[in-house]
Amino acid sequence: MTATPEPPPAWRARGRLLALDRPRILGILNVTPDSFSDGGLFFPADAALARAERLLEEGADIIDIGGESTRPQGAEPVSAAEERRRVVPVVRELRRRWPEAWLSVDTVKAEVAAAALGEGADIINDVAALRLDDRLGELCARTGAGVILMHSRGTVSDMGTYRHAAYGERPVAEILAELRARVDVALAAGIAPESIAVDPGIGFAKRGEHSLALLAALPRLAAWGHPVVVGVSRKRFIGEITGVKTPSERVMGTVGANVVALTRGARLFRVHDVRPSREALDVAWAILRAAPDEHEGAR
Ligand code: HH2
Repeated sequence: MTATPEPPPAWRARGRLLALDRPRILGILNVTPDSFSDGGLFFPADAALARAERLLEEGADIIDIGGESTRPQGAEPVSAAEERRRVVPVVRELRRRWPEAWLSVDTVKAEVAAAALGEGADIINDVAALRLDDRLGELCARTGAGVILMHSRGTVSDMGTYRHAAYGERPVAEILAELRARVDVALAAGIAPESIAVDPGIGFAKRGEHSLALLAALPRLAAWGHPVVVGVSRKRFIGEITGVKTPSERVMGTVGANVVALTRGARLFRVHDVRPSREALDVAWAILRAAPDEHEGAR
């Protein structure tokens, strides 16, 4: 097994530090009527709160709240006003119920991010890595928000499709160069380096082969010195390998991919089904730490 680079000890968001001395899980809380794998099950707000409680009980470290889907079939874009209507009351109520919880908001829009940060959200999870709203970088810099910069191409409606999945000879190098450019944009906007996490964007403008190659290449991404986030949960490449057609039944494949991503330097894992990945990652982590010489990145 190749040694992976040492990740940073912590991720800074709004003045607080999330220690990365163990795998961290982002539990997905979709407040959309059209999310691909749990299609509107956790909408509206009271159901969203019950779901958040379960995510925390099962061991989520961060709740990732999303009000706009990027589903693979091509998603319906929603207005900033509608996205705010879905997300903001949930952030407010979660913050009230769990003052210490880490709250992330999955949005590409500065207007939504500003409202969510105003209610106490800690992290902005931008699947467009500041490509789609040029006010978002400055907002995150000013508020000290943690930021996830995820690689994607295209718009919210088509980034989950294969429309932009054409690459040359070296897809991984191309994707990493595009993501690196977004990190530079974030730094130029004034976001602190220790607040930036990076995500290869599994399945976003990527066919299965691209997603696999990127997961294999995670040590290269980890070498940048930012925490690495992966979102493999229930995704198409898992269905292609296992033959499991129903996204909600892709739990085992999700767990397998997360464990390998951990060994290759990822420290944050965005999942729908928290308990299986929590248990698997904790066990994998304990083993990796028992053999520190072979797993530099696991210390
Ligand atoms: N994947 C989805 C949404 N947000 N954020 C990050 N950082 N990384 C990801 O891989 C990622 C993400 C997929 O979105 P969607 O199709 O809406 O489904 P769901 O939110 O149920 O995962």
